[in-house]
Amino acid sequence: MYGSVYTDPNAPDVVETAAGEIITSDMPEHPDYEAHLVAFEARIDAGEKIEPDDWMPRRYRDQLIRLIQQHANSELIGALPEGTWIPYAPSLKRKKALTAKVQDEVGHAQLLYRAAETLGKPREEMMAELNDGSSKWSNVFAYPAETWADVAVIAWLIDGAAIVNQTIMANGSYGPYGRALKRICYEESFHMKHGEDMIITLMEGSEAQRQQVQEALNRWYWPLIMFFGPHDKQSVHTEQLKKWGVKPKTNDEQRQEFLGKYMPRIYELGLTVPDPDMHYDEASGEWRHGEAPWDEFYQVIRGNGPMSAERLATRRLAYDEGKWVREALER
Ligand code: BYC
Repeated sequence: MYGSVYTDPNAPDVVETAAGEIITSDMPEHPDYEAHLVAFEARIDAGEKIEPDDWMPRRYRDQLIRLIQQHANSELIGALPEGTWIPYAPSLKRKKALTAKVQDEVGHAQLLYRAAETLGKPREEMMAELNDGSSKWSNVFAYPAETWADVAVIAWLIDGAAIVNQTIMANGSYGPYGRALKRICYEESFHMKHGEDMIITLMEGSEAQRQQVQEALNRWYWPLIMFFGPHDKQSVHTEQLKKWGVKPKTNDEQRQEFLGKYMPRIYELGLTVPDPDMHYDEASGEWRHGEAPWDEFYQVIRGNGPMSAERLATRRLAYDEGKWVREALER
């Protein structure tokens, strides 16, 4: 039995022997583990994609489940701040575009939960962990969307930040995640353009509308800076994820790419950011930002953000109200 688990690269990770003993193909003490790991890492270094049936170390599988599950949760919870504005959209055109965007975000969650399922974690378990608050979702969705301008800033800059992150992660080593992200990026690009169009319209409007955009940007700026995760020195997972090709660029590299793309656009539109230290560093060709409120970030990701409880309550309500549909499908 041991032989089949450790010598067959397609063997499942966890196998129960006839004697009821649980063994995994990721037991570092097993003599074949090292050989499997070397072959696995050589495939990654050669730029090959890892597919669901391929042998992979247990930690690779666990990291991907953590990452993809959090990403899927973020798409589902992320639909809520904008979704609550659908009834108040200022025109039919905006209402149709926002409704389509919210539907897209929920669709992204479906694609991502599916990608996580290929690693062996059942969707019901992921839903239960989202509903009981034990799994994470992106910090940005724990803040309120106070005005219509917040909806515009979310679509322009949060989707813009997500495109930067996802275009990078789409080149990662796990095939199903990369393919899901490529498809998601097409839709996010459309959302970002829709957001930019809303921002330009508001900025060409009245003084009150311009002020509304500036106030919304002031609210979202620091959460956006923290969207890319802690600085590389504080990041827990980056080193391992980079080594295994899951995360081709670090948190700080991703943040820099975002600032390089969006800071010029923010200033061109006549907007500012609430960060006295923000400046362009000629020598490095990079935008330098001030220190973000990281204490707030850690509070938020532990579930203590201003809207964390309300978002979860809405999510649970939607889950409970959809119970009859799930039951009908099972019949
Ligand atoms: N928020 O070691 P680190 C969208 C956690 S939705 C919350 O650097 P990693 C949209 C991190 O999980 C798209 N938690 O982690 C939807 C870890 O905690 P655990 C959202 C965060 O994984 C609707 C700890 O901090 N995008 O665009 O190497 C409408 C240490 O961090 C955050 C994604 O989900 C955060 N921002 O790198 C509109 C991107 N950052 O797990 C728009 C996918 C860090 O040890 N995720 N943490 O308990 C990633 O790319 C990576 O997970 C991160 C973090 C870059 C975010």
